[in-house]
Amino acid sequence: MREEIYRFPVDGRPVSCEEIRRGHVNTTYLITTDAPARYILQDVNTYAFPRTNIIMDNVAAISRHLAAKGGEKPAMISYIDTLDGRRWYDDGRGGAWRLYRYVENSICVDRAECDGDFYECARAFGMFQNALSDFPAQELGETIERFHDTPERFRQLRDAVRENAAGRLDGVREELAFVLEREEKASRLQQMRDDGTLPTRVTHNDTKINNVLLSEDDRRAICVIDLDTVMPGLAAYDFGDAIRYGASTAAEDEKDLDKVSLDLHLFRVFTRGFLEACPSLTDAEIDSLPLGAWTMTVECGSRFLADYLKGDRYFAVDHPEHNLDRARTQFALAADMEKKWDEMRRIVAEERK
Ligand code: GN1
Ligand code: MG
Repeated sequence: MREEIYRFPVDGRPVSCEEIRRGHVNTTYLITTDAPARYILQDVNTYAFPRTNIIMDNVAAISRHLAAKGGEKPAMISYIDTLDGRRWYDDGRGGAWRLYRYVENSICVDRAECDGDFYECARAFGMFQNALSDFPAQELGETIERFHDTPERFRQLRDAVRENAAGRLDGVREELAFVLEREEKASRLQQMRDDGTLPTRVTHNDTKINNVLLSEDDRRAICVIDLDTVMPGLAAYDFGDAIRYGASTAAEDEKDLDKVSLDLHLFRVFTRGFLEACPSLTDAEIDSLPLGAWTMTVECGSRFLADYLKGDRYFAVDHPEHNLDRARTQFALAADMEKKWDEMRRIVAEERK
């Protein structure tokens, strides 16, 4: 048993603990008690998230806001405080632990098994953003500084190149050239945030389909999970990251790049769900959605590439080339989006009604 569970109030006595391998960053356990009750215990990766207090403060602030509004679902999961009333348990060894009740009869999918799954994912993130559209975003802290500041990600990539800590630079010249050529376009979204063309709002920032729980019975969205990156951001980040991951025809680490492309049908399905669920989007925000998809894809590729150069410090990997494989799929997907640019824009125009 993970002893950290005893720091939290649970129903019954913990009887089993099983690691769930899903996210790339935190470590997650499913705890079962003899009540019976089930819980999710998470060890926050403090290398990625040194600012645990900010995460939990943000989560508490938006939970209060959503609870005060009532009614509007699906929203988000809620955490359970420790026995001594804290939002997370500091184990004194640099570990930060938190707990939430397992959502029974829910499923979490890595890929949409039908259009409806992806539509529900869009609705969940669209509703989340919409329900928080009147929350003063500037009151939230940045859980990871400049998380989707793409020009900053390019600077980090250049630092990783300069340091070449893992000695892998010679093997990535082609990928590096691809991404660096795109720096100017990849910086536009951030410019539009800086100059106020796009409003800063509360965003989730990690909108992979596996960060939504679906009901096992009817596959409708129940809530969004993985709230560590909830902070001020752009609507285009959430739309874009969901497309990057969920509207790709291949897995994020597919080795055969011929299999990687943007599924325009899924792009439309997501656009429809997101626009329906988030009527508060401005015209400029809606216009920025295709750029968001492309930018999040290039940015994510640059992060995988930088981490590969650093020796896989940030993302969990299953084999030495894993981050490079991931970077390559992202660049292949971005290249395909460039070919499909006009169609992406047309679909957004058709779906905005
Ligand atoms: C990470 O933890 P997970 O797997 O939900 C990452 C995202 C990346 C994603 C790529 C905090 O998400 O930003 O887009 O991997 N989360 C963090 O799969 O860096
Ligand atoms: Mg996740």
